[in-house]
Amino acid sequence: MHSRILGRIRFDESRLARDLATLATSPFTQEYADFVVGKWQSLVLINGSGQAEDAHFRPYDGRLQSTEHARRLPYISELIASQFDTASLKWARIFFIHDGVLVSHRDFVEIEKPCVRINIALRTEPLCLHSEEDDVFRMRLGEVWYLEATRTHSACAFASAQRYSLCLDFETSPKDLDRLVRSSARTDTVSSPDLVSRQDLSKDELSALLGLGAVINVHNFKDVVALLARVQFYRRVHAESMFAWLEEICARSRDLELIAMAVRYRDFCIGKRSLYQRLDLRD
Ligand code: YCP
Ligand code: CO
Repeated sequence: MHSRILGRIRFDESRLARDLATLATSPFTQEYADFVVGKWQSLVLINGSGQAEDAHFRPYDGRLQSTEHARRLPYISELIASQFDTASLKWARIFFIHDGVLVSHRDFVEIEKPCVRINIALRTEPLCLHSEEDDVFRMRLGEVWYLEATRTHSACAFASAQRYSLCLDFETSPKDLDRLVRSSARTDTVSSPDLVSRQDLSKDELSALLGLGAVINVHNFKDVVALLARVQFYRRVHAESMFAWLEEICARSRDLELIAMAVRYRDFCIGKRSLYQRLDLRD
């Protein structure tokens, strides 16, 4: 796994609780809905324009601007300024996941140079999971994670579990990573990641999944995606396996439209896509 823990922030619980209460009533955007089944939403605190609706991640020249949401979240804004070197900070967003999956994908494929992404859980539960390629892990509260988002990854919150996390994107190179985090948020001994062990996917389970070729259609395509996208969180498979299964399921359906949809969806998530590109999966 290339993502790693850089440090740990010890939160002021009552100040954090006040900001979390504000988040509970904040107007999160539906940007990136094409990657989502269930609920995954974002809220922009810092971008290039200061406009909260300007929620599509991309590089920009010039100094960062805070949105109205940053001003309504004093503790989180203070953490950003005090725990990180913000000279190269370009985007700060809150991600919220609840009873949903952010389907396996790679980030920064739309832009020339990947950013350095840091993610910190502000509120989480044991059933909030994250994956990178072959691994599944939990980000514990306050852990400062470097996320290697150029590699295929996914996030999931089972059942009623909820996670709020702070996502920071810096326009710099990963070799400057340690300098981005102030010493107050660094720990001498970095704890090992809370990895989630899973059983292998059995032959019977795989053939049952592929048997969905007999029932898949344009109306339940997204339901099948939802099912396949969660498998990695309880069976030891790679984050990209779901796309091979989806293609095989669609091939078995012999429906040319579905076969094309499966290829398009894989390319969109883990291949190439352009800025602002959308790909609507029918509900
Ligand atoms: C981003 N990419 O990097 C998003 C997050 C999935 C797609 C969600 O801003
Ligand atoms: Co991502």
